[in-house]
Amino acid sequence: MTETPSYTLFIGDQSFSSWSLRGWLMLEKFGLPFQTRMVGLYDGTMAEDLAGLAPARLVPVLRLPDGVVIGETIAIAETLAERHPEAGFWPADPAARALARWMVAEMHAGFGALRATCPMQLLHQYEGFAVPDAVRADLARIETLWTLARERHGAQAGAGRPWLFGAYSHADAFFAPVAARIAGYDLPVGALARDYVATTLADPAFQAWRGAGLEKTYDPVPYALDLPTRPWPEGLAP
Ligand SMILES: N[C@@H](CCC(=O)N[C@@H](CS)C(=O)NCC(=O)O)C(=O)O
Repeated sequence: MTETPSYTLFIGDQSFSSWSLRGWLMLEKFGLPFQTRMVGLYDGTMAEDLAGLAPARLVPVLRLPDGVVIGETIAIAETLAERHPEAGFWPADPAARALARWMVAEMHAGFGALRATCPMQLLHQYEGFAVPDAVRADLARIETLWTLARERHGAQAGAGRPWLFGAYSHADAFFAPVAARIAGYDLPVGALARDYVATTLADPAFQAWRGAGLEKTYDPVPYALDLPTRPWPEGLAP
């Protein structure tokens, strides 16, 4: 029997590794054959676990069926789109595709205040998180981009296509950890963003990723804040 050639994705802990989530969603949402390998992001074995994947030093890392190794999610995204042009990783419409690429690039390079102040955690929702101005500014920019994508392109796709550009695309994989941060820290956003966060949280692939993360417990919990918590939300309160 011949085995289906499979991708191998090296990831960090599901509850905390936002970049790993992006890489995993790209493969999972588009139905590509792959296996995952855990890297000891918090267990002190990261360098050793990545030793055979030079020059990779962060997760995720993708190994192609032919053995080629790729780091950086944006490079992984483009490589997958090039290898599977029929899969629809990017929107088909050129204007939508250009905006999707822009948003993915801006996500990959930006939103430093949100990323530094609110590390992704999928355990619970913090109550009473004091939102710094710089994080509010990042959220405002994110809402501008999400609104543009939805109103210009996503909404045209019709019912049952709630993603940024209608059908699921790389843009949604890149913004999933942003939606998770908005949920995890109960960050203030408007109605369109709340709906989009709810769409992400309800996605079976996202839920499977989160469920896998919950199988591991932590003491101490990485990035824990001294704040009360509520259970992880299904969506965001209006
Ligand atoms: N720009 C990289 C970022 C990857 C990244 O920072 N990954 C984190 C985990 S979410 C990591 O490997 N951290 C380990 C470290 O900084 O030593 C990408 O797009 O993949």
